[in-house]
Amino acid sequence: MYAQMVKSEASTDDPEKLAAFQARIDAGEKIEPKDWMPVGYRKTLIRQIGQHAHSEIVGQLPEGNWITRAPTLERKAILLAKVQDEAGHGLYLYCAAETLGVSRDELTEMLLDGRMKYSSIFNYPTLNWADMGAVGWLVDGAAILNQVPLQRTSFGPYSRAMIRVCKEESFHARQGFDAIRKMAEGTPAQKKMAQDAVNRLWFPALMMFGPSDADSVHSTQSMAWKIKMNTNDELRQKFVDQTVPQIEFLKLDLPDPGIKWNEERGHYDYSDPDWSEFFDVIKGNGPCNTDRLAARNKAWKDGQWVRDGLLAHARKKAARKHAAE
Ligand code: BYC
Repeated sequence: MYAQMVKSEASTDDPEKLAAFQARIDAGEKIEPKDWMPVGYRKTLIRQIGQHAHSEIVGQLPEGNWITRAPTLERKAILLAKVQDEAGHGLYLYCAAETLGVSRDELTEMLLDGRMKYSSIFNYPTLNWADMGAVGWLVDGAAILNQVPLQRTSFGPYSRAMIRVCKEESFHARQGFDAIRKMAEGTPAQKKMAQDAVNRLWFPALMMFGPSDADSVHSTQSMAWKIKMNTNDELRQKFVDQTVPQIEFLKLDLPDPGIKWNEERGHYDYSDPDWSEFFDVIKGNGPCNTDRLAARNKAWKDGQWVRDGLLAHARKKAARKHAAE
């Protein structure tokens, strides 16, 4: 259906319509699902919103793994609420993508057979409780920096979904910082765990913003269409500038010897992540890619009877209504 839809619309991309569309974007208007839009705009949104939705759903796995091992009842309740929020984010985003003419089933199938990506960060393992703090603080912290500008993105349903998502992400980042602070101020062994978590997750967190601007394939067009509001490097720099003082506040060592305040630029300098590792991870070769996709495949297969049951119920209801008419 998605492929057919894109094909059937290809002929409508005439220059006049394109110019009028761009003028609406430039004037800051929101584009709504029934409005005319270029084929590329629709495809880019389906790709980005779909990948964003998949990231929220796959993102439950590394944290869900720690719900039964949380150190206190309070931490367990907080983590449970956070993981449930991520499921909700996935659902708002799938709904936003569905308004573009692609079904949730199609999106899921594209994730499961490797045609669609999800955020690279979730292909790294969470090894101990300090990782739960570091994920909330660094990963959700990075997600917020990316998502706050997306509240102003040009596609109405995406921008509206982002408003609620951002409110919840703020709680996620704060609970993460609180958990890592407790570890950093704890026993020497706890402090060591906090340091180890920051050291391991720092570069994967930087990679969340995507490749450097020079290697970003989609940024120029996506920014012209206001699907993206900032470049990858702009947001990465913002993350570094925001996070370094927090690491110092926690009295932890900086995870990168290249971090240094640059008076002239008014920003912190930092080392690039290993981009060959990033490209390898998004190709499917990260430490946890196989496990994550196996878990999603199992959930999809195990849920088949629920989908079948719901469909049979809907069909029966429709048949009864038809017979009564
Ligand atoms: N991981 O041209 P570029 C979260 C791909 S999680 C994997 O710069 P674009 C959360 C990119 O797709 C955060 N792939 O791409 C959940 C493209 O490949 P394709 C999720 C990546 O799209 C639970 C290629 O690299 N947030 O919120 O302009 C718990 C070239 O890149 C990544 C979003 O998805 C990556 N990190 O920019 C806690 C936000 N980076 O598709 C937190 C919305 C790049 O051509 N998305 N690629 O095969 C975006 O803002 C943009 O899509 C990105 C990438 C900045 C991520």
